[in-house]
Amino acid sequence: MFGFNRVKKAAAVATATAAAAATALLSAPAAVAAPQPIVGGTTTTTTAYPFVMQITDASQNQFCGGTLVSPTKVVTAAHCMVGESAGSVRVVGGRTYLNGTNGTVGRVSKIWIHPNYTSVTDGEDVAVLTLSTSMPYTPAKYVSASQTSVYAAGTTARILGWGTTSSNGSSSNQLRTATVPTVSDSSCGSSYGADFVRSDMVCAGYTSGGVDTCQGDSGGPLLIGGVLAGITSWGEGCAQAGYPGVYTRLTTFSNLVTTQLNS
Ligand code: 4AZ
Repeated sequence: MFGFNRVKKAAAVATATAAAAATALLSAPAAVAAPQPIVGGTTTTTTAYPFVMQITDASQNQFCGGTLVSPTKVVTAAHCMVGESAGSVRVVGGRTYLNGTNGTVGRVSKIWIHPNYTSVTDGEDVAVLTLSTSMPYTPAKYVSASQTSVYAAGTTARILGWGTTSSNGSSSNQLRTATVPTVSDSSCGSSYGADFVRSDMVCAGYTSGGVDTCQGDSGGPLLIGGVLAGITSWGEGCAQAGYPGVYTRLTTFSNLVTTQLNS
């Protein structure tokens, strides 16, 4: 089953994580490593990555990630915004923990979803949110349309998010990050067939799996050379061998994002 679901149950994070940890201690075979949030990787903070935003509902329950690209503009995935309205979402900056109350909660005055977006496997999985007030955090730079060489196979990319530690697992209370190699288009096409749309998507992950984005990481950044080059979009499960994560190929949409930045 292809994954591309937002996570709507962040409130239960601490309890679920504790229960999962207890279960793992009691029953996990010694040779099996405990799943790590994002899936692989390490904890980090919004101090280290100030442009990483939680996208939440009105009760501040996180369901997607986003990237601040100007004081009032946030790039996220179109699939995160389906069924949402400006009044139903918040953007939370400067909050490393899902159960934190610190940072800045931004209201949204406009949601732009790519006009051709229909489903993650058809591409165009990009949206831009306009905030009612400025975020006091340093925005990320994003790729220009001409920087297509950033996706050269094997290039190290950084993923970030509060998503689940394994397929259908629990979210991470603390922001996580990991690095994964960019995968060639031919290889990703072999994995996903016609669902991989070269013009609109780029894949990243190890051949053997083990490190990946997962449910709840959607909408968050794929950074290459420190620049926003992709948006977490979809994949077959999480961290599975032969099925890398699929990210929106932002060079294709860079000019459209710029237009939204100036609107
Ligand atoms: C999701 O459901 C999701 N392994 C995000 C990324 C991936 C799979 C699912 C990639 O948000």
